[in-house]
Amino acid sequence: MTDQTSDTTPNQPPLRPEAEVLAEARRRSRRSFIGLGLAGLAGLGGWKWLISQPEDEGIPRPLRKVLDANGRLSHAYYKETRLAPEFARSRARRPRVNGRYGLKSELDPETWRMQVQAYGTDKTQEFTLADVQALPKIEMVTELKCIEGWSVVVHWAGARFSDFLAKYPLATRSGRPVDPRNPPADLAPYAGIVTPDGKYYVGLDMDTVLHPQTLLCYEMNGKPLTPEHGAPLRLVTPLKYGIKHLKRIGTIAFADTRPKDLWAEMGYDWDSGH
Ligand SMILES: Nc1nc2c(c(=O)[nH]1)N[C@H]1C(S)=C(S)[C@@H](COP(=O)(O)O)O[C@H]1N2
Ligand SMILES: [Mo]
Repeated sequence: MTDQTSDTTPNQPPLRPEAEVLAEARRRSRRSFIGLGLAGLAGLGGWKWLISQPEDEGIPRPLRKVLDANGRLSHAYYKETRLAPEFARSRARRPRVNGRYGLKSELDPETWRMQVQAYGTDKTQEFTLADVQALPKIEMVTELKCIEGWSVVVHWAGARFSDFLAKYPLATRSGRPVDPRNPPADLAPYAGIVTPDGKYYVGLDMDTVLHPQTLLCYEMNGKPLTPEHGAPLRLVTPLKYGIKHLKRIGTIAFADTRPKDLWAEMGYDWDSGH
């Protein structure tokens, strides 16, 4: 694409309230899990066997197991604890430059700073690229999927957002650091990320922020990011569509409600997971 227009021209079906769509998707997936479980049991010996089994919380134990597995699966899915698939490095390609919102002005990497607003305060802390690079370097080869319908396997490197928040405790009201396996109760529910000029912005829920594959990314395919791919620092979060992979991070702020999100304002699903 040549400029920022191609993402704005899809034929979108009429929008329904997001909560309604989500609730329906959940109902549907739960029903099909239960259906599969019953079909499997019928194959194993049928309903008679099933109802002769000891009960667990009021229903036959084998069925309870299916329901529990179903619950675990859908919980895992909705809590975003699943991992995006990873690929061999040999499959990595350079993605097209897609979207230049917020990238129009010159940027001097020497004077660039990432500004992070501590949750619940108006205090902002500044970080250099070296601060981010001092965190453990994570490399991963994942698929960048654009809502336009293309996807490219990319080799990314950067720091985990969660490692950043474990070292710099900015996402809790108490100022405690964040252990992503045991997130504190006073953790902010959302983070908003904005380019330095304020022209591109995304909102992320905290499960996405703390996901092990969500990176503050500074390298693409073994080289420092180029300006058009988001130098010096961009977001990579492979369970979400490309629209959430904000290039050229300027500020991060934590919030109680969904932060503004450019593509959600234009009619896309706020979560934009796939
Ligand atoms: N600042 C900024 N970040 C952005 C965009 C943009 O327009 N501006 N476009 C997004 C979209 S729609 C996609 S698909 C990816 C593409 O990343 P790439 O240009 O590195 O391939 O960047 C995302 N991040
Ligand atoms: Mo995109």
